[in-house]
Amino acid sequence: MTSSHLSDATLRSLAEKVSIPGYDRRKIAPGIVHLGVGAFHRAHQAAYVDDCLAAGETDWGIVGVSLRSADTRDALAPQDGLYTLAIRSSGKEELRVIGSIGSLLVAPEDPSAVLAALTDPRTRIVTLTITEKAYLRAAGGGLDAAHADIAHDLANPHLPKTAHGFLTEALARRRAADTSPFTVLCCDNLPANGATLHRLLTEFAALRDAALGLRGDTGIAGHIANEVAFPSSMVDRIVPATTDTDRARIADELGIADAWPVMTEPFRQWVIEDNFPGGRPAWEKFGVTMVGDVAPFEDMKLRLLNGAHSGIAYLGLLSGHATVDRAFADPAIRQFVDALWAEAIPTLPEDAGLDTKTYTEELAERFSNTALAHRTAQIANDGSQKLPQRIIASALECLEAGTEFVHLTLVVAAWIAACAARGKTLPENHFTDPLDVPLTALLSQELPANETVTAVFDLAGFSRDHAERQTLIELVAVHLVHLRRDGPTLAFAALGI
Ligand code: CS2
Repeated sequence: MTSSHLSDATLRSLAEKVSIPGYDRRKIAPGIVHLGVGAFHRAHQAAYVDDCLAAGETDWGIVGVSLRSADTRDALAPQDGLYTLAIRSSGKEELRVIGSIGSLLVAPEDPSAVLAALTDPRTRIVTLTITEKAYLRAAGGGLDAAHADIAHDLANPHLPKTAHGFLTEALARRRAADTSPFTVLCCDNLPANGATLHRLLTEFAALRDAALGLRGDTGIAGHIANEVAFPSSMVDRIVPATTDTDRARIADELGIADAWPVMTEPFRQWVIEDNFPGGRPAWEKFGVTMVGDVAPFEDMKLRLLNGAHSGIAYLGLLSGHATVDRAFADPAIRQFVDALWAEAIPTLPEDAGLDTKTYTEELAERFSNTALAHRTAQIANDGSQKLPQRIIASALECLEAGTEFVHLTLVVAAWIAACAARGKTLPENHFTDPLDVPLTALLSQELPANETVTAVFDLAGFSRDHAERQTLIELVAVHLVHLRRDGPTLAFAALGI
């Protein structure tokens, strides 16, 4: 047991062992409010901002906000927001203490404090990593206006729960106070993430205006639609969940306790559309790519990295592999992923200068990182929210182009089979999904494969209204028949693997 813990007071004592913030944290002003201060944010954006602060850009400290649980604040507040980032590759670990998060708030405990941070004129950027499901999208892509949390936020505009409620109330207050709006930077794995959030927030604001009896200029929807910037961004860094073994190892290395260190890989990438009317850190000096259009990068990442990740996760789970590196070392899965990439690559724009060969070579190396122990069950969460942009978009584009494909659809079938395996060959809550209640009820009926896939597509809104929907369903069902009969072995054999 170590007697003291990481904090501003103990930081200097670590200087010889690990890299620590080389700047005076008391001189940092908050310029960014981040919603969703989980492990991904702390391994990615907070590390880039730490670099900016170290280079003297002292106006861009981060206020970290959790929209749900108090866990992160409880762990990090006693540590003055400090935590260790462990950058791990097979056989090597580099520790770095990150100092960019100056304070932490928990929205359900104190929504007013969150609104105060969002309306602070020093806040010029609001960033988000709240996960796909927290955007509350309906099957057609617009806002799920029937969601209970949306109803709550419309009825209680001053005490919101959702990101939509907080952002809209804060933007309304800023406008009333003549403070310029902040830029909203979405950092979640959604397609066209900035434009998607812009649409959702405008829809939410229109409902809110209507509920408050406001119209036109008195309402906030027009302001959000026309005067707030929503650049899109592509974020990338693999961040497995921290385990107690990691905590113990880091404490040993530091000689003091860190309640929540974050594990990650050496690779990191951030591509951002350069549209920040209120200013931004000079991110480009620290390896961030600032571009006019992020779409090609975003599609490449979602379809090649995340698409393969979902395939590895579901087929890995069905084949008994607990981590990505072990699943990827399985020759059948490895061959499957190569074939999946070969199907997805032609759906990417040819004229955007993407180097898919180098990209997939790097991905193969990243997926093989044995030091990460990235759990397949972690990636398996929320498949209904992830598969549309990772797999279904590519499959529909192949169908439209008349290109043959057989591997993309196996990922969807494997998701359905893995969901059905919970409580049987997999532990009951091995992974979760927002659709779990209706999905589990549906899968327990064990309907014929075609009916099952049709019902799942209806439930999840996959390829809704698309002309090729029926073809896609049939292609998924063929794989599901194989998976049901004899697991991945037969499904792979049918693909010649
Ligand atoms: C993963 C991602 O959990 C998942 O669904 O595919 O979190 C992935 O690790 C990141 O997007 C990598 O940047």
